[in-house]
Amino acid sequence: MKTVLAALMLVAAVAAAKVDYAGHMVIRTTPTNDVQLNLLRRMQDTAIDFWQAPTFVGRAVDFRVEPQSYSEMARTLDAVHLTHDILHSDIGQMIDNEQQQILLRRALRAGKAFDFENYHTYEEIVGLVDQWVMDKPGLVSKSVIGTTYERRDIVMTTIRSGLNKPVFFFDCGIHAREWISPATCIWIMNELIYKYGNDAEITSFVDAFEWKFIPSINPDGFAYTWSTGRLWRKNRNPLPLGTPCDGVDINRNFAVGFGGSGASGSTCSEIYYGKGAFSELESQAVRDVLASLQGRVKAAISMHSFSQLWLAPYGYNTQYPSNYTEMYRVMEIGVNALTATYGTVYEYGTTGTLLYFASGVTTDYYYDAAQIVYSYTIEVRDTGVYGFELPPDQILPTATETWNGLKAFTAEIMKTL
Ligand code: 0X9
Ligand code: ZN
Repeated sequence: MKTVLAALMLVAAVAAAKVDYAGHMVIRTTPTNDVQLNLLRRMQDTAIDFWQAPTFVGRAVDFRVEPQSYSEMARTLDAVHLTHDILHSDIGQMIDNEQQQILLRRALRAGKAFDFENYHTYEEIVGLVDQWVMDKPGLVSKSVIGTTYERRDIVMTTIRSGLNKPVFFFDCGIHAREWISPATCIWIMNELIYKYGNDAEITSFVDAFEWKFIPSINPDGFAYTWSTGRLWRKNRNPLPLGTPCDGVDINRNFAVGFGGSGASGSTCSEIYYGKGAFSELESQAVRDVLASLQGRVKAAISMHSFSQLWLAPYGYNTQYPSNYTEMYRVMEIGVNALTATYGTVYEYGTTGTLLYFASGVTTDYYYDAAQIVYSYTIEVRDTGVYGFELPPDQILPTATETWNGLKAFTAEIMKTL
């Protein structure tokens, strides 16, 4: 009896334990022919975690490998004459370093004002929104646009100085592990809130647009990256009993090119599209907000990391949108202002021609279904040195340069109002 109890307790403890990334590697391989490329593409239907998904022959592909799978993976790649390099040899160590920096900064700043140069939990972010609303009730408001599987509120923040203005919309944190995305969004919100009335340019922005931000559209996934698995990407939909894996990639669940290239029907895939378009509570929340705004949204940004890319639709094919000349013009102004800040180099273009296919994504939906011409995905720092574990001391420079790009972009769009 005792042993049964002990065994049960052990099972419970293991189930609640953190995912251990010790010895996990990220390996890089560059396909040089279609056979190799197709092998890598097929691997996207498995649980393998791609950090740079396969695109074209000649473009590098990065993915994470557990130490116990490494030799078999090396043999699989060898079989199609794919050579590889080890880009990171111990992701667990990188995550430990990140945690240490976060805790150190927290200790140093304990009791002081909200530290924008550190990472925060979902509760802390929502607490910050509540604080803004209390401090600037005429300017800032909070709405709950949905509830997640784990019963968290999906919160949206609105910053506005008048009614019925065109809307500038942001979705942040759709991929749980991309911590720099919510961090960048809350920093930008804080700039808008506290520079309104003091800074002429910001004042003109807030007077011209109603700014709406969803600081984390994937709160369950985000909470899970804090509590259990730092590299979780999808939401936490438990999926029906008997399904081998959990979670849906919310950024594959929108009704635009749904289920097409660059998405997977396998539940274990990191790009699992879900059982139907808008099957997920989080994507439903975004859909319903856009519907309620009835065509008022002028610009929309989906904030991601990492790769340093400013991307226009489409993601589900290699077509250029009919407004692409204008979309490209304004995107280029944004990228130039971003790069002028600290020299950070960005690539820009359409997702399907520059990056890879991704179907059912927010920004294609914004463009196609909600008719938002100025609709873009921004993949902020870095290019893979730290990847998802971008150190806290890069939050401020990342947010600053991204905002400089967006400010130049906003000023340009204002001329078209
Ligand atoms: O694959 C994705 O969902 C995005 N990249 S990430 O590494 N952050 O996962 C890119 C989506 C880009 N496509 C468009 N929204 N157009
Ligand atoms: Zn992402």
